Amino acid sequence: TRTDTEKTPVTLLGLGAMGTALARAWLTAGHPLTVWNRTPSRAHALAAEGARATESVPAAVAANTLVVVCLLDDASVEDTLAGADLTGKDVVNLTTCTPAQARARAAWAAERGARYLDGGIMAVPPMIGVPEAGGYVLYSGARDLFEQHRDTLAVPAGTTYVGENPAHAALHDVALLSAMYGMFAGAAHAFALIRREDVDPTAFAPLLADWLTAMAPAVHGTAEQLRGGDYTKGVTSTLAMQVAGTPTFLDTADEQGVSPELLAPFFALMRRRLAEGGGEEDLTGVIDLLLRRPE
Ligand code: FVH
Repeated sequence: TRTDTEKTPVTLLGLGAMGTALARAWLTAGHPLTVWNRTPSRAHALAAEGARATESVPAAVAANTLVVVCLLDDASVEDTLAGADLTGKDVVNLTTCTPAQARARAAWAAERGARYLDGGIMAVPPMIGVPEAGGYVLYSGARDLFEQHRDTLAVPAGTTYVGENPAHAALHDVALLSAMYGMFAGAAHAFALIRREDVDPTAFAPLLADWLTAMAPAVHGTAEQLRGGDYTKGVTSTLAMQVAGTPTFLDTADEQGVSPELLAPFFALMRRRLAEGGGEEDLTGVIDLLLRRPE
């Protein structure tokens, strides 16, 4: 039997860039760690750092109750765990997947006698084990299971629990990353605009970063409007005004020889909402246009 001061032993399946970073964090914190990887050399490298390398998934799973999985995708999770006995195991799946895949994987684990938490990693490998880097992992699934393992899960990165629904970690993960890609798309367009002129990108970048940072809190207003249902509440820049300004953006792109293909779809949605009568709103009404009607 373990004493309270002993660290929870962890089994980790998957030693890619992220899995290796997770492994090092648990080893550094003194957790007994059993590892498996499809390509064994990666496990052998970690054995030199104190991990117990296993040659088979069933052996790795059998070693500990807490089994963390960090593989490429949901299909590789299926491949990897197919032959393992999960009875009585606590499976924490940190593999990026869709919400539907997470929901199905939770049911799949339950059918095999395992408890299941899904996780979405909001960090890149160099942020793992570095608390000041601000990385964290979103978790969803049974709260008591999360609470039971919270201290161990908090070793590699911060933990943010988003509810009992096992799909919600993946949902939050993909939603946040989708917003990130929208930001990157806007930044790509902005850099393209300055590219043909004598503007130093390294002088432009701080302006861009500060502007995006200043605009980011606008999402709180959007959230309040969505919750309250009044999309005109607190509006400072009406949709009508913003649509009137869109030719300036498209003409500038044209003048600079830049394709409008990143901006144009969003402007088209703004015009549609204006045509529907949303001129006194700001951009929140566009969200409703994105929601497909149930079939
Ligand atoms: N790295 C990152 O920046 C992101 C940050 C946010 C979260 N993601 C997700 O984390 C999962 C793992 O990502 P990773 O960075 O470790 O990925 P790779 O370095 O490519 O390693 C992939 C591991 O998966 C193993 N693997 C692939 N296919 C299979 C399979 N069919 N059966 C068993 N294992 C498989 C692979 O094994 P090997 O190639 O070494 O033999 C690696 O261990 C991922 O969901 C990201 O979206 C990372």
